Amino acid sequence: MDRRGFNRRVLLGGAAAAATSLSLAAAPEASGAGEAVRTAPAGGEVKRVRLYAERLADGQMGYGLERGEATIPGPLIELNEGDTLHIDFENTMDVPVSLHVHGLDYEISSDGTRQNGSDVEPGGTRTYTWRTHAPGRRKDGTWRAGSAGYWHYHDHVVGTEHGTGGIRKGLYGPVIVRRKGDILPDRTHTIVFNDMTVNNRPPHTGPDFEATVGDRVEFVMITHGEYYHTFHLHGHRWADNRTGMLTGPDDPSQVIDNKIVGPADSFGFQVVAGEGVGAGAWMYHCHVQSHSDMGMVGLFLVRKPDGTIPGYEPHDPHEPHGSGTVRGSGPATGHEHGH
Ligand SMILES: [Cu+2]
Repeated sequence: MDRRGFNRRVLLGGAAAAATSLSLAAAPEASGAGEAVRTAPAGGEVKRVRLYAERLADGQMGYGLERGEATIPGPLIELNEGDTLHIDFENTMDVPVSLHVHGLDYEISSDGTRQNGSDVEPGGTRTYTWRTHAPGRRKDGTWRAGSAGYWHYHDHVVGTEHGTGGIRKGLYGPVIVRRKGDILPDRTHTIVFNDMTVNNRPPHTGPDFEATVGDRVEFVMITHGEYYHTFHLHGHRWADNRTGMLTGPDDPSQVIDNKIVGPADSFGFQVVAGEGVGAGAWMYHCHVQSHSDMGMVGLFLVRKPDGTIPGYEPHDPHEPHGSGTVRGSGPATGHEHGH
């Protein structure tokens, strides 16, 4: 089945078999007429979703929104500041597993660690609750940060009490919390540098991501494992701040195209595909030279409106990645916002 172009965005309650991402954000607000960008609404909703931990056919492990649909990385979970998410988490594997999130608000019973009994035995189910909040001033006058950001979740018990084995096998995924007014992308892709792999794939096999010139494409970049890396994207740049975007001419954020990342780091950004540079097979890769040589590389395939990519000849007739036929592959085509 060719899932390219398949709309993988799943609104809560709209179960789709091939779901690899989940938007829990409310419908975007129109921010103006014509070509205006769409922006995130205020949060405050209470959502519920079911999530499965599964062993994949190739021996790896993944999270999925449906039985038999686990992916590496796991599904994108997208919230707006103020939202609460209840996750009914089922362990279909033969070892204890858990769900531990970074950046969001959770009580100790939703920590996902063995130390407080918040892991899940084989065949068991547990509800984890994640909350988020908008920024604001504390009673003592200091400023409290909001939850908005590019975060991630992962197992914390498989293999060791740090989930080292679970993470290594693929039990991780992205979380985006948006602030009211944040610009929404056309689609989102997740890139995880995990040990010497990208998204637990074999070396030199991507994943590759597709877009058409002018598309607003969001990347979530997460790192796991044993090594430090540098994430580099050709032909495109972003701001080194919460959203990856400058807020105006006086925003002092540094604009970069390369960022050093270490285990459990996460960040994200949006680019306008091919802006100022045009279509092409734009590489992304770890810029530690031996790492890129060993295959930590993929392509951002930006097409012309007529669908062609100048100078690009796929090495593999099954490329670009995104056909959904490779076990353990991530949501290479991301998801579409809107309708
Ligand atoms: Cu590297």
